Amino acid sequence: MSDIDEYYIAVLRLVKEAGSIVREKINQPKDAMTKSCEVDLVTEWDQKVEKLLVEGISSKFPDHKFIGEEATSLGTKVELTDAPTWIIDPIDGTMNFVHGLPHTCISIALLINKTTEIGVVYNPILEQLFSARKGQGAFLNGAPIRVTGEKELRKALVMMEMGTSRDPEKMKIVLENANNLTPQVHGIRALGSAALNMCMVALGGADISFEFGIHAWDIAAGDIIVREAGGVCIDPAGGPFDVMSRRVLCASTMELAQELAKVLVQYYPEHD
Ligand code: LIP
Repeated sequence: MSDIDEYYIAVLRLVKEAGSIVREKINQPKDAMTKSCEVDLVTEWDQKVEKLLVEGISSKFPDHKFIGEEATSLGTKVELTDAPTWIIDPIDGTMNFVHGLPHTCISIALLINKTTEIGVVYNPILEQLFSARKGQGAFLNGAPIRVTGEKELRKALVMMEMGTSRDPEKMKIVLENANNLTPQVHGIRALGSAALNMCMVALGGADISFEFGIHAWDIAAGDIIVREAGGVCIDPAGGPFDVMSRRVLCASTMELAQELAKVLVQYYPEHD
């Protein structure tokens, strides 16, 4: 068994365990605290799930590093080195989790030498386990998944988000993009989780997804899942994808990705 096999088996077990917490708590009353603004939420369960994942991985692989959403919001510095690093969003779609909307997931990726080796996105409410390993394809609950292959924006179903920032400049750009795109595409959808939006592209349920202002933990796992499903992941202005840039555009084909990149109004948040 290779090291990566071992990491993969360990993370799948932990993600399932974490998922049972999310499943048990989603319909129970919970206190939501705010982070960067009044719609950027966190619950004690986000923190507990992150702790479970970090402690579970550390106990088996003590030299591994972490970039976790909740540790970062408590002041831990984000640092991506060549060391094996797990990028973790314990609950992506916290707003949905708080409201009981069943589109919420655990998103976790392992990067070694800054290359993504493993990505897992698990929605325990709808029992959807998306997974990918470098060079080995992408899967939903163990069955292979594939992007649609759509090349034309006018025929595309687009995933995008309003986001959790109340910054007026950011909101203006989000609404401008929604406004400009609506008459040019088949439709626009938002699940409320960047990771699940990206998995919809990998699954072939949507053709393209983009967002500005998300963080590495929202997109690291989705990136490898989309690429292993035959899609592409780029910067929304058309250049190479940078997991720390807080910008993402993934699509079923490069033609489609570049067509959208040309028409998007761009937003450049501060890097992770
Ligand atoms: C959320 C994303 C969502 C995005 C928000 C936020 P959280 O993650 O997945 O798609 O629009 O800005 O980042 O905070 O629920 O982990």
